[in-house]
Amino acid sequence: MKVSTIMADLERKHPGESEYLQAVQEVLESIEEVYNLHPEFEKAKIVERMVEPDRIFTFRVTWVDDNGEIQTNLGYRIQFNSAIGPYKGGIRFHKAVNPSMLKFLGFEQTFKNALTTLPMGGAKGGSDFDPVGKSDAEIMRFCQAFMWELWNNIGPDTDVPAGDVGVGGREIGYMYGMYKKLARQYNTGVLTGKGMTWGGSLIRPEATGFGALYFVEHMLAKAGKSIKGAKVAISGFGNVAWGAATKATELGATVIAISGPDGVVYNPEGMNAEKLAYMLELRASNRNIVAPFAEKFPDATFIPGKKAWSIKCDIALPCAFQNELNGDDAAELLANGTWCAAEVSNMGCTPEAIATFQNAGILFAPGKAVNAGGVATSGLEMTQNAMHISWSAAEVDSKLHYIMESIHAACVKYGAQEDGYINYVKGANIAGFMKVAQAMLEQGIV
Ligand code: 2IT
Repeated sequence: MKVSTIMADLERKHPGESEYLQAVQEVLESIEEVYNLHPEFEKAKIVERMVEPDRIFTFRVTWVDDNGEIQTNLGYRIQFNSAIGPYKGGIRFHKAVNPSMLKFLGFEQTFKNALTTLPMGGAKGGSDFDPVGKSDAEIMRFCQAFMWELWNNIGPDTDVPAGDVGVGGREIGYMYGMYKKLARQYNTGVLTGKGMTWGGSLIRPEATGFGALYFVEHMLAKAGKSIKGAKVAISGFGNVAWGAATKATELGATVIAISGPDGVVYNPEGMNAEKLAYMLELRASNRNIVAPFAEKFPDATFIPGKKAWSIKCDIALPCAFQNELNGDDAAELLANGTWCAAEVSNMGCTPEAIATFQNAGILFAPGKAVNAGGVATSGLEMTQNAMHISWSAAEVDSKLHYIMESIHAACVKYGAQEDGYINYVKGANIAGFMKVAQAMLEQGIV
């Protein structure tokens, strides 16, 4: 396998799909060496098959807004890879959603899910519907219209969607309500991230952020460092940022920044229970701005138009969107003394940013390892649904701990270099790839 040949072919077939091509390139570069040691992979054309989704559903979603106007959006579900289990992955509602974005996410999801230790294939879905400023009734009508098209292609043992950017517990509730009406199926395992009264798992709302911090703890311990007393900059203020801020604070770090599309909140005194609770309120307001945080808490300052990476910190945690931390941001962080960066968002760093961190020799770990606790806990939700029981928060949290420890160990196994530096990008990509490739090989040419 030659990365340049495969990439040239993909660029020809999928021109302009920049996020998708970026995600594939990163994985192929990581695995090239190992892959070429396995002629059986080459013979079975594993890479050529793995980089294309199994299938893509594209559909029109028409709904009526509060003014009685008819609106039309595009909806998608990308079933990427089913080698190790039923399709699994979130649904993203964001105005910039397009096939490239969802293909990159579905591709990443395949390897991430393989890392979780649980039997889940990879998928992603979503719509270019923009939730910002929409009323609750509009959100409900959109979710219902979206499910009207999707219901026949998902199921507890075929494809299990969940939340992502713009889709949280409320949206999952509205989608499930419509699903059961259309499908006449009452198995709540068809979606994860559900409410606690109808099959949701304790700790699922916290899991992405908590899992990320468990991973960071292992990474730091391995490097002889501790998070206690560290200054942590977080981008975003949604569910993932909230979970990360909560756990970082609990572990003794000071969360000195959160941010939004409008700018960054400098928060030198860190978080407390009231501030963390307010993050949830901010998100629920659907306005997509972070500035009100600084109006409510006078010890914090809002700096318009700036990113979280402009604040001096020890640890940088992108928790918002892909490519939100670029090469210039990475250079600014390094100049300010940052010694650890971990992607909590999917592909939060550009390739230039990753190279900058790695060349400087600081700790860096990729999203598909760091944020895998979210989908892992979705897997645990599926297990509870299938067993018709629910576990205590402590039980789920201890399983999440174990999973994040396993993911960290897998990254070290495949990513440790001779000079002692651990290339977590390479480690995560190879570990995920080997599992999916082996499964594909054993299942023949399909
Ligand atoms: O990117 C992700 O891993 C998610 N949005 C969570 C997916 C899931 O199925 O819980």
